[in-house]
This record gives sequence, structure tokens and C-alpha cells, in this order.
Amino acid sequence: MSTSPSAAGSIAVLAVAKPSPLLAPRLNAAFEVHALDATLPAGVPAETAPRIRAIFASGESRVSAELIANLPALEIISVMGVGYDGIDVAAAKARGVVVTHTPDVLNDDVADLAIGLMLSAARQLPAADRHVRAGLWPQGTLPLARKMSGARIGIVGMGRIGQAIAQRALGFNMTVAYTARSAKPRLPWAYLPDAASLAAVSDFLVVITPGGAGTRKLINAEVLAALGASSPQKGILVNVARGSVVDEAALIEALENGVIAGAGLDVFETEPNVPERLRALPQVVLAPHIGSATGQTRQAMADLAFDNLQCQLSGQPVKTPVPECRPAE
Ligand code: 8YV
Repeated sequence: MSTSPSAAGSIAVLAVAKPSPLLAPRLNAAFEVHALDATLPAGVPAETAPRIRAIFASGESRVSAELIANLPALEIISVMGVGYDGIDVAAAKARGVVVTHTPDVLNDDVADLAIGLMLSAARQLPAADRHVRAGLWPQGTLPLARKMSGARIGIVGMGRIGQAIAQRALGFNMTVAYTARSAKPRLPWAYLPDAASLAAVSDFLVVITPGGAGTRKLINAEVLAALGASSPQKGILVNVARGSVVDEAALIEALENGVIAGAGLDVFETEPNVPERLRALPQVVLAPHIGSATGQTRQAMADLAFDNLQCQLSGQPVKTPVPECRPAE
């Protein structure tokens, strides 16, 4: 990232994540952008810290109470992502700093990827691809896979993306059930009170709940055992939420011991590091956190993240504050 030289009157922004190439030119043209120096308490030299009015972050960024406290002129933390579990929103709010994110524009892509991972795991598409590439087809084809159409999907988290996944699952004639903090009476699908009881009636358990303290290791050994026992074929886990929501050690054990049939994972506990034991399992389909990673969607996310910065820093109301920062209705 290029750091623009300090200019009188220019607005200083701290980028705690590397801005996407879809955003960087606009950001650098409008603001004086400083890359985070994690060795400094305020992320920037002491003479710059009092001038930082905005933080740019990604969905995976961490912004601590300490960092916020060290930036006295901070007004906004603009996250380019729907998830903001790494941001200390309570500390930001207490200081009057607004936190914004980029909801909705990525619903389709994340839902598409969830379906893609379900199909990939059920029909073993990566293994099929490897089989053909390795020239093994003349020696025989693959073992029979399992059918996805008509199966039962359990969705953990029934927000906007969860509903987009449910809509797609209906196109596969799947039976939809879900769990969430509370039932959503306007939705026609069965509500189960917790992840374990949902897993017990699911062939595919798809995780799309926000990360953070409230959902840490929600998918634990007990939930995985229930998913495994849901049918003689055993269930498949798909995670397109946050790695923190799944107890990764318990998941590896469940896969290694054949407790569940397989998994499709876009997110991991310590990205970008994926445990060797997980990488060694052929029944697992792995992706490097690409839920929103299409050109169209990332452009929309970049534009929204920029607009939120621009609005706040020019005295306009921001477009998409996180729920905790929305004005009372
Ligand atoms: C991206 C994400 O990884 O939206 C989120 O919460 O996890 C992702 O879409 C990232 O934030 C892109 O900047």
C-alpha cells in the first residue's frame, strides 16, 4: 500500500488491512492513507495518531479497545465485509465512533459458495477432478457418491445469507430447518432451539452465523456426533461463517474417526493456516475464505466501504452502520 505524504487539511485514514485493489486507488486519491504498523500502539507514529479520523478494515481485521483509545480523533471504523467480530464495537460506541460494514451485497456469493461446497462434498467433485487429471479413469471410475437433491439441510444462523442459502436449497427440493437466537415466525421452515437438535435432523449442516464470543465453538463434538447419527449415511458439515464457530480439533477428530461423512470449509480457526491433519483428509473440500470473492461482489463491497468513509468524513449519515451503531428508531 502506498502511503500518501501528509498534507495540510488532508484526512488521515489508518488501514488495518491491505485495501483491495478495487478500493485502493479511490482511497488513496481521497485520503491520506497510512498502513498499520503493528509494532506501534496507535498503529502509526505518535505524531500521526492524533490526526487519524478513520480506520479501514476487512472482515477478518482486529481493532482493539487499546487501538481505539490511542486514536483521539477517530470517528469511523469502516469494515469491508459483513462480519465484524474482530472489532471491539462496545469500545467504539463508548467513544462515539461509528462502525460500518457491507451487508447484503455479498449474500448471493456466500450462498452460492455454500451450495457449491455442499455439492462438492456430496458428489466429491475435487476427487473426481483429481481422478481424471491423474489419468486414472481408464483404470476405473470413482466409488458412488451421495445425492444432494431432496436431502435435509440444517442452517445454523438464519440472517440474510442463511435465507439466501435456504432459497437455493429449495431449488434442490431440500427440506429446510434452522436454528438461530430466536425463531423467525414469518419464515416457513422448522426452527430447532439449538445446533445439536438441528444436526440430529440434517444431512447437511451449514454454518452461517456471525463469529465472536457468542458463537465460539458452537459446533462442538456433541453437535458433530448428532450430525453423524442423523442418518446411516452420516451428515456433512459446511462452514461459510467464521472458523471460530467450529471447534476445529473436534471436527478433525470427527472426520478422522468417521463420525461424520465429510465437510466443506471456507473458513478456519487460524487463517491462512489450515492444519495438516485437515488437509490430509480426502472427504474434506477446502477453500481459502472466498465466500465473497467475485469481482462483482468485491467491487460492490469496496464501493460501500468507501461510501461509508466518505459520508462520515463529510458530515453525512453513514449508509450501513452495524446494528449496534444504528440510531434508535
Ligand atoms: C472477506 C468476510 O473475507 O464479509 C465478510 O465478513 O469474511 C469476507 O467477505 C473480507 O472481509 C473481504 O474484505
